[in-house]
Amino acid sequence: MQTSFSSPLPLTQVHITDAFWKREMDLIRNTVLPYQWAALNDRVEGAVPSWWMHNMRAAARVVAARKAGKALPSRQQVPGMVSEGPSPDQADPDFFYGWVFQDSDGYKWIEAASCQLSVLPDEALRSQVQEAVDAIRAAQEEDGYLDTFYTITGIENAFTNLKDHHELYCFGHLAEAAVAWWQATGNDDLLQVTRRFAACIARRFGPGKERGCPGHEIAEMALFRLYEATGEQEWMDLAQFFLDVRGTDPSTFALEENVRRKRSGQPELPVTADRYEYYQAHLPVRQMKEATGHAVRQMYLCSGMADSARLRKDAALREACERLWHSAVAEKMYVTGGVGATHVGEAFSRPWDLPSDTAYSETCAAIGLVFFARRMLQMQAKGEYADVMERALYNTVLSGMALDGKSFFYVNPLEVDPAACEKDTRLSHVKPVRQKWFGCACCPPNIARLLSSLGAYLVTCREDTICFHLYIDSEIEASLANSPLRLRLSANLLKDGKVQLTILSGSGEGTLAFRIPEWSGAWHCSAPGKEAREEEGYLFLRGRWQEGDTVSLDFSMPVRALTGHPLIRETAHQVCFSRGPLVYCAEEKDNGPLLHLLRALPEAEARVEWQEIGGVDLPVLRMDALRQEVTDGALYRPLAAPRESGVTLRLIPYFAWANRGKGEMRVWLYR
Ligand code: FUB
Ligand code: ZN
Repeated sequence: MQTSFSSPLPLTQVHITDAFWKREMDLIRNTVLPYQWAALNDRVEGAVPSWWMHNMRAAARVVAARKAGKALPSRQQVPGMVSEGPSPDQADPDFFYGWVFQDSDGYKWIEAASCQLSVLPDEALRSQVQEAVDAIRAAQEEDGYLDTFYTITGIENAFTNLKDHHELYCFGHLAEAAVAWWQATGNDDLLQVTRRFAACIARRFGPGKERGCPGHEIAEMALFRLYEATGEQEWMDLAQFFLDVRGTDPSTFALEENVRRKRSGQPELPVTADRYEYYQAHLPVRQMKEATGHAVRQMYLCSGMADSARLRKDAALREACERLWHSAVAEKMYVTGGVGATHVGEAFSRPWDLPSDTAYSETCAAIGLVFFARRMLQMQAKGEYADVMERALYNTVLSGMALDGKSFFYVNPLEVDPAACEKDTRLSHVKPVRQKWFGCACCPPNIARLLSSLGAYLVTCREDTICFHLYIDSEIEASLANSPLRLRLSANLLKDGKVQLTILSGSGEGTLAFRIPEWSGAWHCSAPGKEAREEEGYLFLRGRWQEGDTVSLDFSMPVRALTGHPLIRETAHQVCFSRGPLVYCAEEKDNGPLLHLLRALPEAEARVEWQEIGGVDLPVLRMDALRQEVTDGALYRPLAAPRESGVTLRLIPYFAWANRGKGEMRVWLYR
């Protein structure tokens, strides 16, 4: 087992210049962040209110009153799990509105904004973040506790429902935001808030104290991040405590539920952990084998487990990560890199159950898969991890946001018929057009924070090795065995698979490792004078590197006709097309309605052309295909060869669907 692990570079050292990705990042900065700031302040007309600033201000009034020994403002009588509430101008200023985890939306936004600020100063954005941070500081209780839901609806209930009430989830997002804000600006105000909340949590939970763990994971990976950023051991210990308590008997979720049940005279539950599979709390983490339950939670747990395995060199935990990885990506992942097939609980289904039309495939779950993959890559440069990371990123993550950055998908289906979505309640979770905002708005700011931190996913480094995972045009400052190097990574994967690495300045002895993408056919590398070795999907080039050295890689990028594993019922006798990292789909706009009548001819030659979609030039595919004619007659009829006519099949990148109005869409086509 590899003993030294790699780390991503700070965002300040990866300058993304890629034609496609720079546009996405600029879009986040110029459109998405201002839009989301307006949403967090309930200023987007026609959008579901966020209540973020509202709740912070309401909580701040409670905290101020408590400190001053004054009467508390009126509170919501019954704390509801969800309350979209009235329109913001008719809201009671002292009530809590929205989901219990509403605080996290603003924390994600702060993280995204901070990542942007770390690469480009922007006074207006900085002062908005400062306004958000000040609002958070004012909402923090004197003992460090911070969660507007409980501050407003009854602080006496804090930490009594870790299973469903997300305080530790909100804490995790707060910690992620605080580290990003501090790293971007040197301002530690939010970090201080986080330390105080973390200390409040650690006073209550830990070895020899109360047992407990998050119902929705993220605190684990956030605490490891806090530890890595500050070197403060107590946060690593707290993260590890949460991981170790998880799935052990007696179940802390059952125990806390029994307290509530006892109070209301209900019979108590058995306290064994095995019933908490949905929360990934059914087994001790080192024994886990299958990705189960709520998909975002599972991915965030895996990310925390991988952090722990790396930082604490825990072999058993690493093996569990590998088993969960296999289960999630080799048996339960869509071709688009989406995970979590069923809308029932936004969850993983059984292996091979990957329906296209009822798919859930939440944007956040694909983001979680990207987090998990990067962490696995830090332990081992293995092509499969980066392939999946790229698949999720270029397809489901991107699909989560419109090309103009103004609307979002939460659910990312692989087949859509708008008429069915509107009339069939089994499809009520599937939206044929992106939404401006959501009552549960977890995905939009999550996309913003991932894309704003894209630089952390391209490269990881350890002492004498720099590994290139994603080929995204950029300038990179790294070091090889302590010698600084400035590197130019030239690539344009939307166009072709040509990649070039040039040493712009510096010199050093060591290894540069390049991923050999799973999608490439034949490939060729030119790296004069370097010793080459291929292992686990990476090409390792060792030698002395100096200014002017280049590595040229040419990955052929054929259009590939893909089929699903025979055990996936949904993809039987169907084909989908991909090229490079992109999975393609057919839209009604280009192919007419009734896409199920199209018959793809997998052997037909595919032409790559460029088409403007939503203001962006994108590579599209054209190929000959057949379309069955609709003939009148009986619902069922004697089998006969269908009447078919030749058509040109027009496919666009999956992520770009639903940018030209409402219509049918299909990834998998009959063949
Ligand atoms: O529960 C918090 C977030 O809201 C989850 O991550 C999403 O799946 C959505 O349920
Ligand atoms: Zn989400």
